[in-house]
Amino acid sequence: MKTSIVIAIALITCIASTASFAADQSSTGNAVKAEASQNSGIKTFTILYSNAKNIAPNTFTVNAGARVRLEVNPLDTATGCMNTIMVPGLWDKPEPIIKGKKIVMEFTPKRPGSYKITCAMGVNRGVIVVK
Ligand SMILES: [Cu+2]
Repeated sequence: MKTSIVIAIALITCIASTASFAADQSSTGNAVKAEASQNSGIKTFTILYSNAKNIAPNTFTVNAGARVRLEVNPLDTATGCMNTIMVPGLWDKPEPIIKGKKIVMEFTPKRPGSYKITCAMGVNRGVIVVK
């Protein structure tokens, strides 16, 4: 009984975060497209995390079969339901977002498609488009 209440509260928090994320996106129109640096065949993206702006940039385009490296630099420690980051289907291990502790997610996408960048509970915070 108690567990289900805790889960319900966590879900509500998640939904609230999504709503504010969506509002941020539309009000500022700032779906920032990422520039990659190409090093030794690995397409590397440098990403900043802050509690105010979530991840920036948050929209990435990559090629199927090509190695990709995401480097997330947390300026803040994320709290609540958004305290982890993952890319379901490409990076399935939720990584904790801790101020000053760089997160590296390196993978080779195999199938074209749109992959959401999320927290461990699946709340959207960006997208990786695989062509
Ligand atoms: Cu969450």
